Amino acid sequence: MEGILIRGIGSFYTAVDAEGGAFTLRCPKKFRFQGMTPMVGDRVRFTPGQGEEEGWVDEIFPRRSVFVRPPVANTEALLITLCPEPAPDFLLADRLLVECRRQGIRAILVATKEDLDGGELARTLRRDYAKADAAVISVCAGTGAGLDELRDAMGGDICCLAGQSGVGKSTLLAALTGLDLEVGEISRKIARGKNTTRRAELLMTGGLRVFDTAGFSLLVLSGLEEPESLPAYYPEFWPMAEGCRFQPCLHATEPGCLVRRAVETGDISRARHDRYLTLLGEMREAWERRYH
Ligand SMILES: Nc1nc2c(ncn2[C@@H]2O[C@H](COP(=O)(O)OP(=O)(O)OP(=O)(O)O)[C@@H](O)[C@H]2O)c(=O)[nH]1
Ligand SMILES: [Mg+2]
Ligand SMILES: [Zn+2]
Repeated sequence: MEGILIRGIGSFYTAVDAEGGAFTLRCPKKFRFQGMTPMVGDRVRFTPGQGEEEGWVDEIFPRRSVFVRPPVANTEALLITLCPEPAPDFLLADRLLVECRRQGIRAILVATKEDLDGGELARTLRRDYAKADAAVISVCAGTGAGLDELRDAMGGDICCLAGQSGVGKSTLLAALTGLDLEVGEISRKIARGKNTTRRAELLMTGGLRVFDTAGFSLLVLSGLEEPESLPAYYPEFWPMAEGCRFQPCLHATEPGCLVRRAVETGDISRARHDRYLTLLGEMREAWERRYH
């Protein structure tokens, strides 16, 4: 049989098949020797158990995307949440966007707590990210504004919420799913006492599929890359980049750079380009230190 792992506690996993049937499974030791520890979100082939017995995971299908912390596989859409208070961390949003491009994950920018600023943050996001190939949706968990639009955008994709602490992720998740997640949180805390590595759960409700990863605010991003790879993760640079005098161009200090000219004329958001330079600087430093 085939299914998707929605939960993992200790050495036990719960798989759900296409009909919605749930199966408790264990994972053979050979997987661990191969460095393949099952993750929540994994698509698996499995043998169901007989009667009260657990079944077994037989095969983990190749992952389309992986986050290390929280440990979840196969995220298809990332909800990057920002809000007016605490002040929006746009650099974190840009980091997460880069990670989405890297792994082929769809990005949705979600402006929460619309009631606090009357939609001002969403307007800023629409202006700065208009050409960055990311949808912008403004929501308020309290009034329910924007939730239908967000549900439509999520579709049936496996979604993951990310954003700084206090931005309203848990509140939004509860509003979206209608689930009493506090109860879930208590049971997870108990489970965590026995096992600290897996604490994500894939919620499937009302046609939505979304990871509940309470307590995290920062994704741990994937590995080191050369700085030259960064511009490719900025879709708004693509139309101009071919015309830059130097090839490849990092759109930093090179003369004859059409991306920087587009910043001057306002075709590319200056704030986005400034943060791009920050990330480029970080990548350069990390790259130069890579053998130390
Ligand atoms: N005014 C207003 N406050 C909100 C809204 N959504 C959430 N909040 C408040 O924001 C605070 C933080 O919300 P949480 O949902 O706990 O935030 P979180 O992103 O899950 O935070 P961490 O779990 O620490 O990462 C709480 O006090 C919420 O009541 C909203 O739409 N409007
Ligand atoms: Mg939370
Ligand atoms: Zn350039």
